[in-house]
Amino acid sequence: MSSSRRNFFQDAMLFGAGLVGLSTRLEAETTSDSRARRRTASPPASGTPPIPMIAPDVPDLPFELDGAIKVFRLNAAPLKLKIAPFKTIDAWGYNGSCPGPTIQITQGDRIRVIFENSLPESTTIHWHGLEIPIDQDGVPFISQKPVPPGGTFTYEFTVHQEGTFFYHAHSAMQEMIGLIGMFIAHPKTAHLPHVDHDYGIVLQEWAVLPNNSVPNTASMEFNWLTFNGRSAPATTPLLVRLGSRVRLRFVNLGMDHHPIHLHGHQFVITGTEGGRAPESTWYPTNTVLVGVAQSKVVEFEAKYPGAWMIHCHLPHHMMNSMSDLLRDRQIQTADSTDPRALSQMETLSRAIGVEHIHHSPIADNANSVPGFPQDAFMEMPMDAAVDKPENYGLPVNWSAGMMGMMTMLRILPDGQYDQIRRRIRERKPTAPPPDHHHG
Ligand SMILES: [Cu+2]
Repeated sequence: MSSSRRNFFQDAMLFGAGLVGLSTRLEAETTSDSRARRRTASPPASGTPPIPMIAPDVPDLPFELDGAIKVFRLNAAPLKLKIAPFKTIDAWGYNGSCPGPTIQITQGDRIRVIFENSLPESTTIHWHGLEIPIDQDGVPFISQKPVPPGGTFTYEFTVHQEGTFFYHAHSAMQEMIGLIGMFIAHPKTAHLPHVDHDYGIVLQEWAVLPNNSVPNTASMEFNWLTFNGRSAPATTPLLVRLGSRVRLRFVNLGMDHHPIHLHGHQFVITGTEGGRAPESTWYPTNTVLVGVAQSKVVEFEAKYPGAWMIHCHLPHHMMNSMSDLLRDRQIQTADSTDPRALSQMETLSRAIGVEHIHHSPIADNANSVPGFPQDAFMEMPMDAAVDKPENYGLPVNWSAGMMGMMTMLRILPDGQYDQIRRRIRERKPTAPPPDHHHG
């Protein structure tokens, strides 16, 4: 890779890697990591507390204790969400995150959520799947008055269930602009068999026309599909140790169903939005349909080393839509008269043999011509524009042009696993780029 190409990308992008909550996440990963390490020596005894779930690119919501009550604070507000290199949308979220930060508690906890509304309109929070008193249900006009702009509301209830739940605004269009987050109620002692890694992914759909940033929340024609608020290759790979047991939790609060497929392994469905499923119901499969308003939990042994794709199998959803995205998928046209951009495109074209890239150059006034572009760079992959330690060692063009609901499950032998964890702790990006990597 030429250094000019690298510089171009470094100039052109830079991901909000979800630095908020990073320390929480790292701490959680370290815990999970030590469990995974211990497992190879001797498996944890039954009665062990569960490991925390990790949702890549989404922070955990911290809490304070008021006596025995866990007190959380949520603030709904508009935000900018960078869902892919060169594509930032105007979403709404909680505490600066979309999806909202994950609430993780233990079955039996009493919690208080102090909610503040910084939206320009009223809203409420519904606790999806939780068996709580009607006055905590968060349905405007039925269980409470809508919380006006600038208003606050305090929710407080005891959670007697365990499982993968979620919270969301109780208005369809507010949900579709991002007001949703995961709510994980862990059992007091871990389910058996023990898992070494526990990952969560929120599935979302967005209808954002080219050159626009505001999702059309009334649309059913989605052109951007995200895992935890990112489209591939901006999604963060899930790292697991070879030989470990893995739990993945998928939450869908959108308008389409998503058949999520894992490559190279069979899994069993161990839970739904209603909690843990009895082991007698487990059967081997490798695609799980995560319907609207559902969560699905799957578990498997990470038997085979490699970078295995996890993706929605609807072609439109794994790719993001194709023709709609002409302008969004290419290198910014504003930069196309930049000699660096042009040489970069040519380099890529040679490196990975992508046919459409050579349709550059474009006219100086291209951006002022209505309808431009119609034939440019459609297959431009963006993998090299994403630089994070979790991607270290992945081959060039690892996303294979999939730019929607796709991420990687990286099953790594101990040495490689520890090396990448070290890079994450030191926050080293992928550089040197994979194609120049001799390690
Ligand atoms: Cu899908």
